[in-house]
Amino acid sequence: MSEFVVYGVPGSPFLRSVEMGFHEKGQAYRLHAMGPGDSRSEEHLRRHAFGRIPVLEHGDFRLYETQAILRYLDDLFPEPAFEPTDPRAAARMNQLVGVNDWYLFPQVSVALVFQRIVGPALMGLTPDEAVIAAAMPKAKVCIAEIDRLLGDGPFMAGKQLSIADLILAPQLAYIGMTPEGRELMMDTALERWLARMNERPSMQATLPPEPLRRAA
Ligand SMILES: N[C@@H](CCC(=O)N[C@@H](CS)C(=O)NCC(=O)O)C(=O)O
Repeated sequence: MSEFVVYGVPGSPFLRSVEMGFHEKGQAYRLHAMGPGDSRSEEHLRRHAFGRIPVLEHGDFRLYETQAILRYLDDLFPEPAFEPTDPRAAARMNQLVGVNDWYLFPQVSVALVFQRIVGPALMGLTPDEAVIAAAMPKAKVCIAEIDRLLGDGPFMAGKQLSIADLILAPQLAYIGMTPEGRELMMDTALERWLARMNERPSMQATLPPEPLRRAA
């Protein structure tokens, strides 16, 4: 089988989801590490029309969108399965991926994680408290709703690790590193789920670069 090449900027939560997928499947891949500005280069725009990361190359097949990459991996290597066969569990997984892609990442992470972690660590910026304050109402809804949907299950979609866990763990790990995120998750099932996810070898093998970890 052709080599898997993953393009991305180290520290990106979506890149981490894909890398975790490879670790969980026990499959080798090569990371083509890009710099923060490289996603808008002509070279990268030929890989990803929207100038985002991650991108997967597998032989002559190129794919972007994190959940599509994880589903491709799951179809190639069925064990351990990333997608539940039970219709309700599968629907819950799909719902949570949507919650991340539409609400948590664009409306919460982009404000909170950028202002508290990425901006200060990589660009020497001072957090803009007004941007953080404006994101807090949506942060409260997102955290409460993801916690409610998790329920008392060990994983987001029930008994087995799924694409929902792989996508949400890197996002919530960053959010949980901010004082606001820590407070919102305190004493919730979500906090306990995140602690379990953080212990997994796939999370340990894909920790963000040191400056980002230190910024929290
Ligand atoms: N829907 C995309 C979102 C990917 C995304 O927004 N990635 C961020 C990094 S976490 C990005 O590329 N930001 C623009 C940049 O880094 O220049 C996916 O699931 O892959």
